[in-house]
Amino acid sequence: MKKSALQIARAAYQPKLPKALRGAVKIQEGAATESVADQAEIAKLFPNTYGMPVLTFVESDEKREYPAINAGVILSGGQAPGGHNVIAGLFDGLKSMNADSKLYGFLMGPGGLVDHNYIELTAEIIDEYRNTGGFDIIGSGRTKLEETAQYDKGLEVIKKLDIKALVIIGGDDSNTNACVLAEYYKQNNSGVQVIGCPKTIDGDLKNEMIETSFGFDTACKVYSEVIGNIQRDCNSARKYWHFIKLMGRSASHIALECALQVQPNICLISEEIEEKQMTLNDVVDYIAQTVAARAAAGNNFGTVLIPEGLIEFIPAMKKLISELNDYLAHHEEAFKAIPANQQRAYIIENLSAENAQVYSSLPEGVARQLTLDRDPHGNVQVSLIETEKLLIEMVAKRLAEMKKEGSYNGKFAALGHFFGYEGRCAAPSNFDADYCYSLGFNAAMLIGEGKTGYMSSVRNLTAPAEEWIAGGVPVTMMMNMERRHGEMKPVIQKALVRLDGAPFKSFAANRATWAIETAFVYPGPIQYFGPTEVCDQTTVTLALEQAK
Ligand code: FBP
Repeated sequence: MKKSALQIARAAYQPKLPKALRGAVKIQEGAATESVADQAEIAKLFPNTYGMPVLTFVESDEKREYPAINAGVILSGGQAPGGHNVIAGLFDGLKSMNADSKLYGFLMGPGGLVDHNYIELTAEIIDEYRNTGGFDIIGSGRTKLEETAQYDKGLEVIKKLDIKALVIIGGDDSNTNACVLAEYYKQNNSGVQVIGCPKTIDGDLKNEMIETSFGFDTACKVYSEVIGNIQRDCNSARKYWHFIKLMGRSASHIALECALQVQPNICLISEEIEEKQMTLNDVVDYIAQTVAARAAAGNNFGTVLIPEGLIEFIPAMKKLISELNDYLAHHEEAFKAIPANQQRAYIIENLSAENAQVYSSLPEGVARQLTLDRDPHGNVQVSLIETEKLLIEMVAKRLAEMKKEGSYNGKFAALGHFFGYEGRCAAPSNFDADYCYSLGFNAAMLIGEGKTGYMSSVRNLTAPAEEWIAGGVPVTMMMNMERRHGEMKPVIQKALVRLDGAPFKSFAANRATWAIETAFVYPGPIQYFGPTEVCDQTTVTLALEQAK
């Protein structure tokens, strides 16, 4: 594989580990834990993995002997920068315990386990991928592991390869499934441990014990660089409004983090829109008023950041999507059999009157996008909904009305962008390179301790890496019951933007100024080599959340 000069230099980077993982380790157990909500139901569904203690690794003077362990690893869901380093850390951790340990990678996501597609990950393969972006070492997929037939099929290959532990690197849904799998294998005494790792650029898999999911840092830095470049262009040409949709699924963490980094004129936060019960027209009015205020000062340009999940948080749309989800989950076949040009009418006929009215008011394109296939976890694929275009169209209309009323007298030329895939496979920042390597190495230590149903956890992340705290958090601790595919299911609670949290508060305190003044910041590209204040900063979100 031909490599760039940067890739060659980057391959030699040695990720930093927490002090506790640099030599022999011993484990400290905390008190018994409870799930975040619905304790009785979750305890009943996970009799073997509920209530386990939080674990912390500390340095030890005693070097332990470990048997050789065969482990398997799976990458699940969307790509996130640093996945290769999790695997490298896991590999190095297993080898540090016993040089005869082996690591197998299941190919193209959880489906690889069920279909028995795997490779042995050798030192040569791992070395090719250290500190690189992407998931191409073994590929990823969105197959949902949720049926006992799949677990049993997986067990066949696990037994054949003499695998003692599986590491599943995924987001909230994949880690939920990892926990169900851990419970199943424990219940059946199959002797297979399952450990999860918190992955997702969306930043919505976090709690007290999981300070951030990996990939969020790098992805936000990449988007902020590009938004900064657009802002510089925008401030030079002074003729466009840029409407920029940012990935992140339901949560607005990515949009908020980018706003804190680049200081745009407007950033919509879905969670606030829901809290304030704003309608789509309210959102459009808010943008149009800002455009008009800037125009009055002669500034017919600006930037608007839009979280990709926005549409799901506008109360009327949320109700509509929820009914559509239930309806399509139960009538998928019938819906697909309807000719494309009659699907809109079919949906309108089958929805409740209130939702049918909202649905019929939507532009054709957005209405169609709302009925596209759900992902395997039952989520609307929000990345396919062109909210930026919808908003441009509606704001232009509103401004035309304002012009007639005499409250606006500017020029509105708008361009839409969507940033998501541009950042998911970027070469991990130093933070993600170190964090991911530590998560993988730590997962190996949890395996060495015989643990199952745990998520690899590395905390105290705003301190230098050597002071990071490594250990394990029981996955059941993060769970609650939620409605999925029309049924109540145990799932890891999604972390949405908290309006009482420091990152949102900091944004809210500044946004009025950023709206009117041109206070753009241009962060520039991620730096891998150079002074620590340039290369080793965490996200602003993490810094604000952890500030004592
Ligand atoms: P995960 O939750 O799997 O990490 O997904 C991240 C994500 O990038 C979302 O931000 C986005 O909505 C989705 O994946 C896009 O999915 P796909 O890769 O299937 O197009």
